[in-house]
Amino acid sequence: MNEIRKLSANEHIKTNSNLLRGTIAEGLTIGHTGALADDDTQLTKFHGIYQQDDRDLRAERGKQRMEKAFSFMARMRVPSGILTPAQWLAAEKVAKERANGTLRLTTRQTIQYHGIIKSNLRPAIAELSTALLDTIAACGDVNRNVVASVDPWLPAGHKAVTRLASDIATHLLPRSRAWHEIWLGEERVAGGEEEDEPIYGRTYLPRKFKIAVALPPHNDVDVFAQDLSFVAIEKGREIIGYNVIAGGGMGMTHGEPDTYPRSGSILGFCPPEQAVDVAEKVVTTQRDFGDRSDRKHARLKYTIDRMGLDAFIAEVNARLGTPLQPAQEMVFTSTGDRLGWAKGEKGTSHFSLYVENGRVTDLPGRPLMRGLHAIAKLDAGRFIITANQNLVIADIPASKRDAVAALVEEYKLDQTVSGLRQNAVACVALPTCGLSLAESERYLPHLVTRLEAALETVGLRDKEITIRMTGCPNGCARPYMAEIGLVGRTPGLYNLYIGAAHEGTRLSKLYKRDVGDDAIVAALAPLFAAYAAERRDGEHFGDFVVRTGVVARTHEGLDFHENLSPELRS
Ligand code: SRM
Ligand code: SF4
Repeated sequence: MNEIRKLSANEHIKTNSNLLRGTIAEGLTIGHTGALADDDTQLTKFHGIYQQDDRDLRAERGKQRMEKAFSFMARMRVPSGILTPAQWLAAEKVAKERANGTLRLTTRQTIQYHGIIKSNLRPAIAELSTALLDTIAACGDVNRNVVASVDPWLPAGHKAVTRLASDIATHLLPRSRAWHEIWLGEERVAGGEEEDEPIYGRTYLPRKFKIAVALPPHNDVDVFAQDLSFVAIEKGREIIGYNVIAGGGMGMTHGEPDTYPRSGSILGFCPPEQAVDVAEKVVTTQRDFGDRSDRKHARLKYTIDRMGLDAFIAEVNARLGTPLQPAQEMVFTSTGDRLGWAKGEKGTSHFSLYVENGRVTDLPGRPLMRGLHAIAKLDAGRFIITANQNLVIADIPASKRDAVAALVEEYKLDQTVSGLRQNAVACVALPTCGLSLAESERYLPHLVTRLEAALETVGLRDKEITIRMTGCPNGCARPYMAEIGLVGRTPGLYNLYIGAAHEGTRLSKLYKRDVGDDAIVAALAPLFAAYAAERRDGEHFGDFVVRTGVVARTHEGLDFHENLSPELRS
């Protein structure tokens, strides 16, 4: 088990928290500050809530010796990203009445609110709860929102993967009633049964934990970027089991080479009925072997590299009644969403719409929020958030298709975008994210416009190329899994990564360091031209830059070996 080293501060906070209660409830009643006690701000994460401050206002408020403009981000837990229209309406109401008026669809198929002031937190959560929505374990050192491929046009497969995602999510929920007590005022039963966390234990996991379930050939949930993934293996039209992948993760720290993005390793295969148990055993292995001293090395990817993959698999197998079987062949073709209308079963239809960086708001010329409100009011189908921050209105019955189509047209929801923009994802970054070093959500659309011009010149406007940007190296938009990745270094400057596989099976490599707007365009435009002229049939941009040696040459020449996982160092 863990060697004896000094535990990280968060371990003490968890230990002393009385199963995630701390003094949050008391802090919520204190009116003279918009903030909570420091330790409590670590515990609220387990309840899906982050204390933040508006970074656009920080300097000015500092000059005026005012408290920072504190507010809270709240993240829902939405397994597989599926909401009913009534839940969508409830979520939207909370955004308008309790937060900054927008909904932010995330890269883990859920919704974030920004700008909730302290006094609005409890009402916001209570209102979500009446719509059977919650924020439990959306953040913190526990299993986070479980994501699943969004393929409603393949109903049997989609049903199976979302059921597994939901079963895993339920099985790995913390058992503590702290969330219900703090946010909904649930009374504690005096002398009642003593609370326990049978899977996590009283100190939960060493770090966050993320699980995905995928339906090949669609890798929209980026299985190689997750702590643990289940990949459905079909024979005929039946799912006979799941390949199990573990140890993916994106986060790293600039200048600290022993932190790195890592692509998941294949552990084996399990039948459907074993999958929830496999999830539990991988989680408990990480619980017992993960690093509780240094949070920068606490994710499962480092545990696996430290133990060695074979030893890790042996440990998981020892905990399972029946060991994992050899993995089966799996093929992925894309990570992106297929936009527009698609036919479903029994006369139903699906409509997938592009949501720029997941921000649902009324834009000039595209009143997205009002349009979605009108569709939800029709009570047609289900709203499914994708891991690319888009939205699918799924299972629209034939009787309501024309009405939905009319609203899609009226509110201009069927936006045609270039292949690059369709595959663009940006993390939130400024002004709310306390860790961002550079812009992301507010900047990527402008950069894409410039890159579209370069692509158009060489006839590649519709070519699907994945591009992802983050305001810091934590990797919330999974940039190291994109054919073009941009990672913030400092305001206006990014590290440019290229060469990941279009279908999300290979990490990218660092191509240029510290490039700004003009330099990014100058670096990519000639590559687009070469790609247009020299690509092979069906070859993706990421594969092209690797085959033609663009990445490898630069790599050797400039010795960019920092932040490389051991597999890429060799
Ligand atoms: Fe993330 C921290 C936003 C998906 C890796 N992430 C944060 C915080 C909470 C900042 C903080 O700790 O103070 C960001 C809040 C910003 C804001 O103002 O809203 C934040 N992460 C997001 C979201 C909203 C990005 C988005 O634009 O969609 C995504 C919410 C997902 C969800 O609904 O649960 C989001 N974050 C991810 C992903 C992608 C994924 O999970 O598929 C990753 C990379 C995968 C991974 O975990 O390795 C990711 N976020 C991180 C990390 C780095 C973790 C690490 O191992 O080093 C941090 C920082 C940390 O944990 O210390 C972080
Ligand atoms: Fe914030 Fe960095 Fe995540 Fe972007 S990648 S949301 S800047 S933590």
